[in-house]
Amino acid sequence: MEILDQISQALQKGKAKDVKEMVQAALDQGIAAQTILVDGLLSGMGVVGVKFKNNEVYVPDVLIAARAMKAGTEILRPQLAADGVKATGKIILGTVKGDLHDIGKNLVGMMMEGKGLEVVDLGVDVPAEKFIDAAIEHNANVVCCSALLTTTMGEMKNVVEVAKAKGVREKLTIMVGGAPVNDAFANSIGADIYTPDAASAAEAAVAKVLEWNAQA
Ligand code: B1M
Repeated sequence: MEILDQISQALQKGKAKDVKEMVQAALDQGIAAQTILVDGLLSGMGVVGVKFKNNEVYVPDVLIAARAMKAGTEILRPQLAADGVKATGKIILGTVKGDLHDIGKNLVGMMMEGKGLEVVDLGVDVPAEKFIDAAIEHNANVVCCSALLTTTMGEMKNVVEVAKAKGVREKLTIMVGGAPVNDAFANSIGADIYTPDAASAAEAAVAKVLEWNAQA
C-alpha cells in the first residue's frame, strides 16, 4: 500500500510531523494498526538500521528517525493490542544497563498496557539490582528486560543472578527480548521466557500474570 511506503520513507528522513499525519491517515483508511507498525514504521527503521551499519547514516540521523518512530507509535498506541485476552497485574520493564535503545521496550510496554497490565517502566540503562528491587517494591511477579546490543545482553544474566541472591527467584517470571536475544540465550542464562516481538511478549506476560494470579 502506497501510504505505508510513504510512512517508511518519511520515517527514514526523520520527518516526525509527516509520520504522525500519515499514520493517522492510514488508520482513517482502515489499515490495521499492526500493519502500519510492521510495514510502515518498522520497515522504515529497518532501512535506517542497515544504512547505520554501513556508515551511510550516522547517530544524529538515527536519532531523528527514532523520534519520528516514537511520534508514529504514539498515534497507534490506543489501537495496538486492544484485542485478545486481558489480565490485571504489574509488570516491571526496562532496557538493561549500558543500553539506551528504548523503542522496542516502549512498544512492549504499550502492548502490555493495551492488555490491561500495569507497566512500571524503569527506562533505559537499568542495573540488574534495580529490576529486582522494583519487583519486590511493587510486588510484581513478571520482570521484562530488553537489550539491543550484543555487549549489553549479558546484563540479563545479572538480573537472574540478583533475583537468586535476593531470594526471590521462585517468585518471578523473568522475560527477555530484543534483537540480539534468542531462545538459546534465554535458556543459557536461566531466564524463563524469550519472545521475539512486542505482541508475543504481551501475550506471554498476560498468560503468566493469569497463572500467578491463580496461585495467589
Ligand atoms: Co543503535 N544499534 N546503537 N541506536 N540502533 C542497533 C541496535 C544496531 C543493530 C545497528 C547496526 O549496527 N545495524 C547496533 C547493534 C550491534 C550489535 O550489538 N549487534 C547498534 C549500535 C552499534 C549502537 C551504538 C553502539 C552506536 C554508536 O554509538 N557507535 C549506540 C549504543 C548506545 C547505547 O545503547 N549505549 C547506538 C545508539 C543508537 C541511537 C541512540 C542512535 C538509537 C536509539 C534511539 C532510541 O532507542 N531511543 C539507535 C537505533 C534507533 C538503532 C536501530 C537503527 C534501530 C533500533 C530500533 O529501535 N528498532 C538498530 C538497528 C536495527 O535494529 N535495525 C540499532 C525498532 C524496534 C521496534 O525494534 O528494539 O529490536 P527492537 O524491538 C523489537 C524486538 O527486538 C522486540 O520487540 C520489538 C518489536 O516488536 N523486543 C522485545 C525488544 N525488547 C523486547 C523485550 C521483550 C520481548 C521483545 O521481552 C522482555
